[in-house]
Amino acid sequence: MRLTFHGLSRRLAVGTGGGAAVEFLQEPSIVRQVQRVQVVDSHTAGEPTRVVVEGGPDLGTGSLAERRERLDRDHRSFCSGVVREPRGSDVLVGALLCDPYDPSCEAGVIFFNNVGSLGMCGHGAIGVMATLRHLQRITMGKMRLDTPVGMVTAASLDDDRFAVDNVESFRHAAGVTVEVAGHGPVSGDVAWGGNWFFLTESSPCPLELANVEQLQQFARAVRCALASAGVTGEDGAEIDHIELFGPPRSGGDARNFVLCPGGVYDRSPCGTGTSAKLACLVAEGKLRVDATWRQEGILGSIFEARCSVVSDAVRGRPVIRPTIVGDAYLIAESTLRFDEADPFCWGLPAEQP
Ligand code: PYC
Repeated sequence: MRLTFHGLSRRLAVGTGGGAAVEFLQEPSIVRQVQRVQVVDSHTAGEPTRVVVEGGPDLGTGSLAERRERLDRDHRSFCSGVVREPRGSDVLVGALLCDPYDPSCEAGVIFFNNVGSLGMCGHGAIGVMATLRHLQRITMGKMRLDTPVGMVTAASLDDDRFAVDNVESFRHAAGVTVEVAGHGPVSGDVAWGGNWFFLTESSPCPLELANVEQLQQFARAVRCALASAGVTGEDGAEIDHIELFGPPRSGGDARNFVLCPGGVYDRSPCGTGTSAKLACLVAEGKLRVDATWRQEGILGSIFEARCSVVSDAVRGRPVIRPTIVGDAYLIAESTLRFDEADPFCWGLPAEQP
């Protein structure tokens, strides 16, 4: 069964060229253009997702990758209005539901954060599943979601638990060293897990909540060093997620700290970052296929992950299909109002680039 979002989107389109409801203020002669967007908020292992279920922009037809480009090009204000202050915060990840392009999928989704769209989002896909189940739009336990970087399969396991079979993931480069201002040489791997990651065991301090400012500064410096040194993902893709690893503290196999594009850190263990980690572990022969890896995030919350090997021989590197399992809880169902008279209608500037 395919879910339809396009018709809903058109009726309450928001952003450039969207339709708007008219409201009367006190007297019938004062008229305001106010656009409304229905959202459902959840958090997955502590990291929030805001799913736009009605009132998003019409991105037209074509692949999800093409529609992602249109979202970034033409609807930036919509995205920042949904996720940034004053309605949200820089930490929020938005999820725009749309019609799938891949006919085998039941729904499409494009994730975005405080500075633009994301290829995939593991915690977000879990949040989407929790939302769709709450809205009774999932009639079966499993569904296929079309994303800008490929198809993912998601399943509702029990009450609050969901599994996501992520896009194919791989290690792109091993043992890359860059000179990081104020910290010296830092080595790590470059890997794809639906977004591009630099994974390192270097850190200026233990991976603890009390140290997040220091961790953020260090991870930002690493990201700058990679860009200055011209270290990229495949085809020159920017490495926009930095993932630090340290010893576990809450019963996992390792703890991570993930800096996302936009300068904020992932409160969850990061689904795409965990996928990238699995790809590196498999490439090093350190993880058996189907063994469970328990990835701890900075809050101590855990994603359980495992993978199958899709191919041993693509450009000499293993390609895996990771599965990420985590818990999500619904926290709000709201109607966002976009009032043309509000000077901050489309959100405050992001804290960090
Ligand atoms: O869970 O993949 C993830 C993710 C990416 C950015 C924030 N969360």
